[in-house]
Amino acid sequence: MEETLFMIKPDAVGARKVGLILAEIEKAGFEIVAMRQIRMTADQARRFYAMHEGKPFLDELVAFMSSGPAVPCHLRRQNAILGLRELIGATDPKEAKPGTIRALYAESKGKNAVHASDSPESAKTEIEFMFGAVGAAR
Ligand code: 3AN
Repeated sequence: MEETLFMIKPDAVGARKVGLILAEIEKAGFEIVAMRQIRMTADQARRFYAMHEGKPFLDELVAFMSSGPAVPCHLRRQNAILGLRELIGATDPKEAKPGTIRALYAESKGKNAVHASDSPESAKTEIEFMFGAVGAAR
């Protein structure tokens, strides 16, 4: 079994797509190990996206991710990391395969509805970031 961090971003929470998106996650066989609704400060969002330090879109990304509530989920499944990346689709919804979560629910490359860890290292760091300190039930 493998674990990963999934997050429904403020655009999709604001559009009331949390239930529909979680239905896709559960249909694809992921177990929800832990889940919460948060609102990140700009500082927290900048720390979450530390790997993008220096990228031209970072300020926009930080502003967006701290603009409203988000729903991080700790997920578990066989091949969870690559499997979830496939299920969410490409970063830019215009390039995302039909049926993927971003093709269905994302507006743009910036406001792209969901996040998923891209490696075992980022999964570990991101699960700890979202659930480590508080000690959610899992
Ligand atoms: P992914 O989320 O598919 O792993 P990354 O890691 O390249 O994509 O980018 C992280 C986040 O940064 C994306 N989810 C998106 O919200 C934002 N982002 C990436 N590229 C751009 C861009 N060119 N303009 C605005 N936001 C971007």
